[in-house]
This record gives sequence, C-alpha cells and structure tokens, in this order.
Amino acid sequence: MRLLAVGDMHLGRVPVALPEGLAGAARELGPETAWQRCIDQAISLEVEAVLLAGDVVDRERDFFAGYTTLKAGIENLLEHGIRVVAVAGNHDVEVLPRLADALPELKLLGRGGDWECLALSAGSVIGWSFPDRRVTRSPLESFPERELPRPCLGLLHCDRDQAESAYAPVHSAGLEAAPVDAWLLGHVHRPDLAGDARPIGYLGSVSALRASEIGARGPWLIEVDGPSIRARQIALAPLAFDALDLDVSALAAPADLDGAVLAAGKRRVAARIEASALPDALGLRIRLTGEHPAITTLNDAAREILARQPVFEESGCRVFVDKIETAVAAPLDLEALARQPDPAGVLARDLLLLAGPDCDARRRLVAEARERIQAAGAIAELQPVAGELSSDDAAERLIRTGHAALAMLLEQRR
Ligand SMILES: [Mn+2]
Repeated sequence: MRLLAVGDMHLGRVPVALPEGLAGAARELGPETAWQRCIDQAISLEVEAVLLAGDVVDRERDFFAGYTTLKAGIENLLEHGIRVVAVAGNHDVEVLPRLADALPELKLLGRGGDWECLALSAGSVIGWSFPDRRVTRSPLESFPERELPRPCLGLLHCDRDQAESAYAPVHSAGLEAAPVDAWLLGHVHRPDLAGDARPIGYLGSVSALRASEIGARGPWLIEVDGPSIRARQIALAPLAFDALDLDVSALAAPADLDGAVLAAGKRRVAARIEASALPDALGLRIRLTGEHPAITTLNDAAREILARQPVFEESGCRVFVDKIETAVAAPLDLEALARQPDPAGVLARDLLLLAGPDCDARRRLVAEARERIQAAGAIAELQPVAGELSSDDAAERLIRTGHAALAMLLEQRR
C-alpha cells in the first residue's frame, strides 16, 4: 500500500523573500503549485490516499481560495480512486472543517479533538484535529486504548518537545510509546521524518514559504509493506532555499566575488539535479568563509551583489541570492600583533586567549560575551536567538567577530 503524506501547505500564502525579478512569479512559486504537483505524483505513483497533516489552508479568510484549489485537486484524485484524508492544524482549525462540510470527499479525521481511526486496504490511519486555535494539553493524553488495525499510521498536527507550547505539545517519548507504526506530523516546517521501519517526524512545509526554510521540501511517499513502513521525500517544491559556505581564500580580487557566487549557484543546481530536487527557483543563503586580506572590500562587494538582487537561470531553475554573510578571517600574525601597545594589540591578546586552553580569564571573557549576545538577541525581535546559547557557541562567535574587527582595524590603518 502506498500513500502520499503532505505536511504544512498553507494554501493562500504567498512566499516572501523573493527578489524584484521574481516578485511577479510569487504565486506560481507558492503552495498552490506544490499542491498541483502532489496531485500529479499521487496519481502517477498510484497511491491509495493522500494524507494532509494540518495547516492545509493558511488563514480562516482563505475559505474560498482553499475551496477552489482543494476541490479541483480532490476531484482529480477521486477520479483515480484516491481518497483525501486530513487533520486540522492551528492555522485551519475552523476553515478546514468548513471546507470538509462543503467538500464531502475530503475526509476530516478527529474533528473537535476526538481521535478517529479510518481503515485502509492494509491497516489504518488515526488522526486528531485541533478543536481550538490554542491547545495546551497533549492530544496523546486522550489517545484511545482500544486495539487499532495494524499497521496504523498516526496523523497529527502538534508541537513536539515544547512543553509550554499552545499548539498541542507532545513529547517524543509519548509518540514512541503510542501503539502506532508511524507518526506523520505537521506544524514544524523543517522536515525530519526518519526511521527505517517505523518513521516518526515532521513532514515539513511542502514548499519553502520563507527564506529560513532551507533544504529539500515536498510530500513524502509512504510505502506500507506488511509491518514495515518506508518514507521517502519527493522534493517537488517550486521554491527552495539552500545554505552554503563559499570559501573565498583563493579569490584574487573582491570584484571576482560575483563570478564565485555564480559558480557556487551552478554547483548547487548540479547537486539538486543529482538529488532529483531541482526547484523552479532557488534562493542562495551564502556564508563566505576562508582567509582573505581584504575583508572590508569583500563585505562591500557582497553588499553590492545583494543590492543588485541578481537572478540567473541554470538548467531551467531561476537562481537568486537571498543573503550573503561573511565569516572570512584575515591572515593575521596574532603573536606579533599581541605585542603592540594599541587597540589591535588588545584584540590580538584576547584572540590568543580565546584560542588557548581553558582558564579563569578565558571563562570570564566568554561568559561576558554570552550574556551580551543573549541580551542583544532578546531585543532584536526579527532575529530571535533560538534557545540557549552555549559557552562554546559564544566563544566561536567571539573569535569570528574578533578576527573580523581586528582585520578591519588593520585594513583601515593601511
Ligand atoms: Mn501549525
């Protein structure tokens, strides 16, 4: 038995973070195109059902847009004998049930927060839908105790291992302990479905909705073969973002940066073709690494490229630069600089201290940096620091920014 499992679609959402040259194509790079491709895949792979893990529709007011898009797809699937099963998430807690009322072919599982099991040709699928926009108790608390037709696939929109979450918090241990043979989860947009015989994890967004959603995106083919269940992602997303490191150590002049960016884009496209994961548009989130004496000029060159919002086409994929971050170190003789009685000397001595073994002075420096980075992260609402920053992370950032600052200081002096 084959099934196609689709994570957060957010129909109605227009992807952001596109350059001017692609702004007109935003809709065709969005979830509606991904949904159309999911339907094509479901038909050609002859799956028995398409499973939707919630947040199918982005907003309550997307009722009519969702109706039109879902209806066309569901009718097409039904003609091929493929049924559509969904659970509601926090984004479509009201609109998905209303859509299910208007589209009787759409089977909404677990309406009102009551677990519901549906028999399939081999085994079953059990699901739970958000009864309210906010759910602070784990849905697993009410998981039925009766025997379920195995293999049984769990379909759930939830927030895993976030105890304080208002979006149906569940523990990994709870998922593992439940008598199901796979958990197909929605809510978190980063896919992490894994497990050889018993896949458990997030399906992820079906296409990138924002630039932070890096990596492959698409639905998952679920193959049920007796007790064993295999999951394979089909990376059909029309829009994707890739994070990559670009070593500029061998770059003769900073003006050559655009050529290096183009080459890096070509390599990413080649790798994605190899992985059968070529999107229609690919955003690059580049981090410049390595050693280079002209850091400031490199930074300027990077800013200039970003300001031009370049788009180039490679093997039918429109590649653009979303971000260039610099983590380039200058080739510095720290020992010699540390002997200088000036600000460069102070920085060089701190960098040597950071590179050296653990001691009181090093610990003090790292602790102070950690406090300040976290305080800054708390203010910058647009770039929240995810979780706690470890001492190692703080030291790493201190070394990186210290190197950059020292290099800039020396460049200015020249
Ligand atoms: Mn959600």
